Amino acid sequence: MSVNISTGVGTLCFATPFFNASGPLCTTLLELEDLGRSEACAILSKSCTVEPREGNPLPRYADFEGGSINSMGLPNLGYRVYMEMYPYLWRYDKPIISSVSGLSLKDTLLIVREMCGVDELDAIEINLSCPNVVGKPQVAYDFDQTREVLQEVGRICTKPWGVKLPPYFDFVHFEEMAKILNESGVSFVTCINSLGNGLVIDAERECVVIKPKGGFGGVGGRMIKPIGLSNVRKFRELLRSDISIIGVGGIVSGRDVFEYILAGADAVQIGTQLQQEGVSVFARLGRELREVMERKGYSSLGEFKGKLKML
Ligand code: YRO
Repeated sequence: MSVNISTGVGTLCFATPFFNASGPLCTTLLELEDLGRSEACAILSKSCTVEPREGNPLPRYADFEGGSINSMGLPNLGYRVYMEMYPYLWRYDKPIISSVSGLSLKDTLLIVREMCGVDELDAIEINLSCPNVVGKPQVAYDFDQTREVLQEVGRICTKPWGVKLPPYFDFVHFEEMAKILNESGVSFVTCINSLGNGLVIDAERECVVIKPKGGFGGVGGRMIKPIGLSNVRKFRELLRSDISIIGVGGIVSGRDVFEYILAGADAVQIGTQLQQEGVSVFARLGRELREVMERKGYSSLGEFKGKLKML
């Protein structure tokens, strides 16, 4: 039986539903080329700022039984370098997406304006987990800031664009955010970023496991899958049907990908598992997802996308 796992996000066509999350193995040209040669359906570059950043002191990433914790501090080469890389990455014949994370609204708008001039770039993902104003929460946890950022980006962005969201835990927050998104020009929403400010402790050494921020950091990996699934599901219920949803959080197997698509995801991104396994993860997920679909008698993703059953 032939199984078709192609999909689309906005106007972009993807050969498979999985690609990298912004963060792991997508900062240097070498890493982005590895993603190009892999079975990832798109190439997404690490969130960029105006100026290059070294990021936080090491160790700034650690694995634990439930997943990973990080406080990378936005290490990246600066947006100008990524702009120059996209024409080289074009040879891999898959959509190229730029994650943008200006440290202020002004910076974000500057980067978006410049990126829109790069023909080889297909879409922009705005990382709303950035601290735009000191003393205020990250943009995505401040609905007034979010409304302003989306309005301003919408005014100037000439390419398909979307936002990367942190997890929400309260239905009123989902409703507020969905209203803002439905009134904006986003063509996709990516949820979720890591769970903010977790703490992993090594009991033997009686010590934190990462150096920055007293050991606090964003939590990813298997333990966050139920939160990722709930966020995809809730936004699928609340967002306009022409806004695509990219799911991310705790995907390890083809079965996890299947669950995200059932919840309503059009595509998924792989973070912690990509960091741990390397780019061969995408070929494995392809085999496993096809296996699940064959067993269930599905021949395309549309046959079960969003069709989660209630009890
Ligand atoms: O530390 C990071 O570079 C980082 N890690 C994540 O898990 N998610 C992110 O969005 C980022 C970049 C943004 C920020 C956390 C540094 C503000």
